Amino acid sequence: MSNLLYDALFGKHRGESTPFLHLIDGSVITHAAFLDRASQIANVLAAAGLTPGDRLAAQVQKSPEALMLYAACVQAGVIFLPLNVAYTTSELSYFIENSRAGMVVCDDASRAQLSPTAAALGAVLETLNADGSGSLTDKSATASASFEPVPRGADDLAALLYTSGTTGRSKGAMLSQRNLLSNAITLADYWRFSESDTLLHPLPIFHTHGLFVATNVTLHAGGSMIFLPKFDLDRMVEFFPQATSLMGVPTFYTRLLTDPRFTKDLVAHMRLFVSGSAPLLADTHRAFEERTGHRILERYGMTETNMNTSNPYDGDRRAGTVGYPLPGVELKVTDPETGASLPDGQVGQIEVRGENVFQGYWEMPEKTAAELREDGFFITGDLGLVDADGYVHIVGRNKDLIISGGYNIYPKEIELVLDAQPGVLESAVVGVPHADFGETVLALIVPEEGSEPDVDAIAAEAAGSLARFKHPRKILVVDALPRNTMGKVQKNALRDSYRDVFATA
Ligand code: MCA
Ligand code: AMP
Repeated sequence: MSNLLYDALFGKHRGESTPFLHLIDGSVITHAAFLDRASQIANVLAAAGLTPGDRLAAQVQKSPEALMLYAACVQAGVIFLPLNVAYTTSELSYFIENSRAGMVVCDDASRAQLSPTAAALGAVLETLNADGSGSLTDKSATASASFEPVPRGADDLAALLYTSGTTGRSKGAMLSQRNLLSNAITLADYWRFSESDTLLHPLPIFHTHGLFVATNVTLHAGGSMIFLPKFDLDRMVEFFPQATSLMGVPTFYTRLLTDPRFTKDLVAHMRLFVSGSAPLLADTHRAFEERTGHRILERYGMTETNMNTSNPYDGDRRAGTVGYPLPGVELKVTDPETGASLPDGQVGQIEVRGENVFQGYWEMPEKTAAELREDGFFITGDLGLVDADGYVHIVGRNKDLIISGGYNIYPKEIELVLDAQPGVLESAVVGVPHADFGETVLALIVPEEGSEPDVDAIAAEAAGSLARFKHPRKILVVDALPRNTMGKVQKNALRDSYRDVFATA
């Protein structure tokens, strides 16, 4: 048996002297060099006792070595669990414990804080820093550059990506080799990626967008990536002339439009701009076309499903829509109460089925059963419709979720922290419009009778346990929260009342 994902994405490039990663210092890592170094890391994983199906949790800065670690896991049959670099130690401990990771990789600065968690699980702790140094690199430097890929089939898990839940507990989405590979093949073809493509890559590599969509598509097509450490306008302007394509979240596009250096001439060499992870405003779509002559191609996906829909490459890329279901993806709009399919034009919950749809939530059968139907349809929690021309429109969410700059934030997680603070009777967290991040976090707290909560102290407390991107950008004290007759807090009413709080932000 072969290793399906490794062979299709990585193995086929073995020995190729063509560029894979262009780095900001001007150096290039070829496919051959990348794979040799990944194999050295795979040898370190195996020597540490990791066996196929074990989990490796990595909270590491974006670097070529971090991507090699992903390749090494695929090659060794180890389930890769990438984690947002913004997560605090208390957030991380949950993921490491819940997945029972066999190895934890973090940077040297986090080592001391994560040691107890790793030790309690018997997990091996290695380090990998932003500059590529660390114990993992030291050990791999002397390891063999040959490693026989561990046999893995279509249904074997390749990755475990945690997505927060409406109850405040994160769920590990189990992604199989087939899930990842089928989507990479579909997207590379749909978006016409080839070995002549150079993808400008400023996305983080701990989420589906930067890790699977960007990297797997490029690998499948045999192209290369300009690997930026993060989104940075100066770097974007510097590297656009060498790139052919970009994948980004809407914040990338609104930020680019604020920069006078971002001109039609600068992107004359580009063939494709893709947007996703959050809604792209129709205004941004139009302003972008006016500035560059390019129509951004918007697509729609989820951690649990990879990509579901996309605007067409050749046809009309319609602003405010996410295009058609991708080949191999079935999409229907259903009544949230009954689950019955709704006719085109009617708003309901979006459900999808296909080889892209995940295998369920890690050790959470009830949550899996609640969202993944027995017939294979996954209930996305997004509300939308299919128009007369077959284009899918996302009009809202049936889940309490904020998307800030492409990062998902579940209000419940923040409310649990706020509710526990002295003088707080209850709280409600909502997403409100924000010019840069699309949406941002607003917290409303109701004081206990007779007390005056210390808002600064509460903000500091939240800052200690939650990643920076989840911090409320404003905390307001209110007398009461609006409730419906069932006693449920009316978040829509709050979003309406406070929609202009960051109007000038
Ligand atoms: C950084 N900060 C944020 C965010 N990012 N706060 C809220 N929301 C964010 N997204 C904090 C920083 O820590 C900093 O805090 C302050 O905000 C401003 O920093 P800034 O330098 O402007 O931030 P940045 O480093 O430029 O980051 C903004 C960003 C970044 C470039 C938009 O968040 C980003 O790369 N987002 C992409 C997320 C992504 O890849 N999503 C895909 C998920 P302070 O003020 O304290 O310094 S996968 C997915 O959703 C599905 C599958 C899909 O469809 O793709
Ligand atoms: P995540 O759980 O991080 O994978 O985020 C998935 C969610 O992002 C989806 O359920 C949607 O709510 C949202 N999303 C992704 N792409 C788009 C898009 N193009 N337009 C609107 N929402 C999107």
